[in-house]
Amino acid sequence: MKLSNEKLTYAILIVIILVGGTSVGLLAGNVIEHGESPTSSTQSVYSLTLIVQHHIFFNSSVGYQPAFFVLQNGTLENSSMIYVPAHTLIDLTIVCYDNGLSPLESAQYANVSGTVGGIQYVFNSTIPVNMGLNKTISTYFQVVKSENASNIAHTFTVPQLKLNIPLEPISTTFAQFYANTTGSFMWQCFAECGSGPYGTAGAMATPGWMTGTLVVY
Ligand SMILES: [Cu+2]
Repeated sequence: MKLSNEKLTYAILIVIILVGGTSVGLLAGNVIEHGESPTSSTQSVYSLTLIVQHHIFFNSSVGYQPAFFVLQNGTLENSSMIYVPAHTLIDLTIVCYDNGLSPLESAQYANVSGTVGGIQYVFNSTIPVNMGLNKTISTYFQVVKSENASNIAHTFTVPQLKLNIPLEPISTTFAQFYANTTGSFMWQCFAECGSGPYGTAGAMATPGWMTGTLVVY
């Protein structure tokens, strides 16, 4: 059978849609932002969702401080110990509800590092309602290799893994990474969001708030 040009076009379109499957929505977003797709695969993926909340009572002398939490089964868990499997693609989503800015301890922490492609996806200036971020949603996002150092609320940083995720105020950030070494590694925020004259006390010096241990098992 000989297909007309029009029919052939439709046939090709249908094949593209069938092959493209669920990534079509994301590709639509990428076209807008000239981005790259997150690694899509059939391999096992581990999802880690962190929530940054602010204005949490710390103690009577310091007052209120921001903190990281681990979202697990719909519950906010203490972030002093965060567990991820080794040699596994980690889908990391961080929802930052903190609207405040904090100065970085060093400009290097504005750069994304240690992630797949050296990038992160930022859904900014939106109310971060995308809990359990659905990667097929076609919504507005930016592909980011570094943030503006003056527009950062916190960072999620694991120096020994060279992982650095700078977080904008009121944002949802998605990145993928592998932890290929088992062991316990310090995680730390490197934006001076704590108490004291340099903002490095209080939450910044307290496990479960702005620092803790990443356990790679
Ligand atoms: Cu912080």
